[in-house]
Amino acid sequence: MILQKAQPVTLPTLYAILDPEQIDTRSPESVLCQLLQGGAKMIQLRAKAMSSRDFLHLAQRARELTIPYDCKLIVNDRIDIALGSTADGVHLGQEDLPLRVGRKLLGDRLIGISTHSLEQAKEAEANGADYIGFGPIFGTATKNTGYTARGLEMLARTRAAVALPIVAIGGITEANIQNVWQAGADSVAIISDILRADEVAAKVSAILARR
Ligand code: 3NM
Repeated sequence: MILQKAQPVTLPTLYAILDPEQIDTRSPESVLCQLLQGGAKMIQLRAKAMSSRDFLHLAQRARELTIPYDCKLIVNDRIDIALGSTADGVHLGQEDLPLRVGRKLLGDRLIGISTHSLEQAKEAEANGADYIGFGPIFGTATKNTGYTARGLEMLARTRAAVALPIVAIGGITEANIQNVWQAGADSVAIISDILRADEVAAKVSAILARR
């Protein structure tokens, strides 16, 4: 059975991703606090190299910290850690556990699916995803996605083909973000442009002010 929500989810315009591999000597917790202070209302934790135990502790702490800010918490890849930290949901890639299995385990919590083509976007929609990630929009050094830059035109075509909220990702910065929203993204996911900023909270507020 495909669980479709009666009301589609509404995503905040910025979807910040906290990846401990992309921060220098600062602690993930301190960066998380800066994201929250800057006004981030949706944060994904992405920790490919962390042990399960450390990832769980980070996610549990993130849950405590995000609640007073009314900020949604999403865990990348790991349904077990999303459950163990009572996160709002999980984000799954094309190689992760399939959406149907995620839905069985997570009930009506949020499930986002990474997509890189119109076909994948339609498939995620048909299978009951709550939102799709779509990318890489521009070139990015943060992740080798195996895909060339999809570009704003392909984003606009995907926008026209699916009703689900779209989170655009890949190479997005404060300088180009307005073009991405204009091309039809409901929300924009950013890793390096935010995490590399000297003042993370100020960067988040500057990005939000562009909308
Ligand atoms: N997924 P940055 S691109 C994690 O296209 C991720 O699915 C992508 O990092 C996709 O904001 C990407 O530093 C990296 O470019 C995004």
